[in-house]
Amino acid sequence: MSAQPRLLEVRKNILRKNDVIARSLRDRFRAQGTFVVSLVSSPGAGKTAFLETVLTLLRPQYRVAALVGDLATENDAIRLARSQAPVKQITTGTVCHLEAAMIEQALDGWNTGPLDFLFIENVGNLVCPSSYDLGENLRLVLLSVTEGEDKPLKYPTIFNSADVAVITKTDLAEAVEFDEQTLVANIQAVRPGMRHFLVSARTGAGVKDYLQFLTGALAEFMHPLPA
Ligand SMILES: Nc1nc2c(ncn2[C@@H]2O[C@H](COP(=O)(O)OP(=O)(O)OP(=O)(O)O)[C@@H](O)[C@H]2O)c(=O)[nH]1
Ligand SMILES: [Mg+2]
Repeated sequence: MSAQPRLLEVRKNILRKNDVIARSLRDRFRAQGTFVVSLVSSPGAGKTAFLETVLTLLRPQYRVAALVGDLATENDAIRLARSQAPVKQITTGTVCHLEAAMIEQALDGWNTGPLDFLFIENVGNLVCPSSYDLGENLRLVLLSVTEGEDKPLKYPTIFNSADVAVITKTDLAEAVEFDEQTLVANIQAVRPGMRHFLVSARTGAGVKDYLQFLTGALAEFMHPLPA
């Protein structure tokens, strides 16, 4: 007999357990009025650089904090902490994604109640994080201009699990002959209607538009429009 059905069953159970914890996290964040944003991308697409910029710019007006996942090292937490926001590193060992239980554990004993925004940087990977709900309100998929316009077509699952696409490192666009029209068409092919932003953490280009969107999303979260 093939081991496949048993493996599928184990996987389904893991995901079911994850979803239960994610739901309780989402309820907790809803009750305390914290808007949670997660970031997924391939390794090196610019999550930490973008998030450091976002934390730094939001911090004067909003209560912000971040969790960051990597297999090893505290490097990204150290970089994000330069924003003066509270930051915690989650090291996953051999696991290629964050799970809701890891978020729950990292928040244990941390009073996140007063936070307006909690950001969660996932482990750099365009495959593993897609199936794991972390209780977030908004999931961003980042893609740098150097990765190739075909990535949404090759990794549709991660684009389908995300709400918004952030195209990073636009300061390098000319050097790599980045084709914005093709990338946007490919995003729309896998996820029709998906909103996207073009940003550069290096120059700050596009960050203002993104922050405007984000603070608007927080306002809507706090005071939902009547249906
Ligand atoms: N030119 C340019 N380089 C950037 C930009 N954003 C990030 N980088 C560089 O890209 C590399 C990776 O950036 P990170 O922010 O570490 O990327 P990451 O997605 O957090 O990487 P992992 O956490 O390892 O998956 C670094 O050398 C950054 O300096 C940008 O807007 N422009
Ligand atoms: Mg990083």
